[in-house]
Parts: sequence; structure tokens; C-alpha cells
Amino acid sequence: MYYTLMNELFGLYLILTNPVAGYEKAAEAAAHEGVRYLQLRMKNASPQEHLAMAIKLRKITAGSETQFIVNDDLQVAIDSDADGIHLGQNDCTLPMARKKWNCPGKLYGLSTHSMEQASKAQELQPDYIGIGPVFPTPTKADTAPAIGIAEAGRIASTTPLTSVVIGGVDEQNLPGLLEAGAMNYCVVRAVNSSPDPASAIRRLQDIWKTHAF
Ligand code: 3NM
Repeated sequence: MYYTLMNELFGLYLILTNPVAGYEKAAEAAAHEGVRYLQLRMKNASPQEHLAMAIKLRKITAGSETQFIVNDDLQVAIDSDADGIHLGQNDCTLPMARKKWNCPGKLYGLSTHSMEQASKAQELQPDYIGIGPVFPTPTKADTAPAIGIAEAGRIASTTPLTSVVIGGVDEQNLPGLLEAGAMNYCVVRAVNSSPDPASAIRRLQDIWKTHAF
């Protein structure tokens, strides 16, 4: 039996991919600002580079409120003692990952790209789902078609699972997304492109606090 906190509200879920400030500075900013989830996503790195960075971010987030998540690579998540793993629809399945990690308390996230996938995800009891892409995004290669603000909000307000909307989210479109029903949100470029990630995080979270609910 897995225990899942339903519908957690925390605002920002930050993915780190090539942050201009550097991975460590960006991770320190996230932990300092109390970002709930920090994911390492290094699609083009070797497994060795990926693991070395995961171990650094694990140390930076240890003892903070920030849950450290590794994207896709279960072995890197295990070897760095991350707090969890994020899986896509085509990655290793959640039941397989849970069986292999066999460590209570770890967190499992799942990407979904439609209402149907979000509904099906309930059977797997992930700790959260991603809903997207809301907008077309250059950040993820071969991503699913954009679902738009209204559909992202509809899925987020329908699913009983904790959710983050993702894909092209920024300071300009976040208010509209929240008004459409989004709960939490996930960004890559909106923070990774800033030389001052702490300020970018604060601006986004100020918008979330003003417009959510
Ligand atoms: N997953 P940005 S969209 C990593 O739809 C990722 O599941 C997506 O990057 C999904 O904030 C995406 O720069 C990229 O648009 C999001």
C-alpha cells in the first residue's frame, strides 16, 4: 500500500537543465527559497556526469524543505539517494521503479499529456503528475502537442492527484493558468535562463501566492 498526499499546494516545481547561473548556485537558490521540488534533468549528459551532479544537488538539498528528484534515470536516483524519481509515459513504469528501488518514502512523479493519461495515472498512485505541455516548448524534444491553458486547468482541477502544469510557463502566463484551475506549476526556462535564479523564483512565487485560489 502506498501513501499519497492528495492535492498538495506548493507553487513552484523547478527543473534544472543548463541553468546559466550553474547547477549548484541554482540548487542553492531553490533550497534557500523553500522550493518544494527540485528536479535534475540532464538529458545529454553521460551517466557519470549525471550521477556526479546528482550527488552534489543531493548534498545541497539535504536537510532542507526541498525534495530532490532525478529525471528518468532510476540508477542515478538510487545511487545519489535522491528523494524521488520523475518518469515519463515511455520510461520504466512506476511499479517497476518501485520494485527496483524498494525503499519506503521515495517519491514518484509521472508526466501526463491528456485528461485520459491523468485519469489513468490514478491507478498508479504517483506522488504527483505533470500536466502538459501547456504551450509549445523548445525545452523538450519530441514533446506531445500543446494542450493549452483551459485544458491544463481543467485537468488540474479534476484530478485528485497533486499536479504541476508544465511547458512554456512564465511570469506572464502564470496568472491566467492559475485562474483556469492550475494548482502548482513547473518551469525550466523561466528560472534556468536567469543569472539570478533566487530573484526569478521569488517573482514567480509572488505571482502564485497572489493568483492561486
Ligand atoms: N516536460 P520550459 S514540457 C520537461 O509536457 C518538460 O511533460 C514537459 O520547459 C511535458 O519551462 C517540458 O522551458 C519542458 O518550457 C518545459
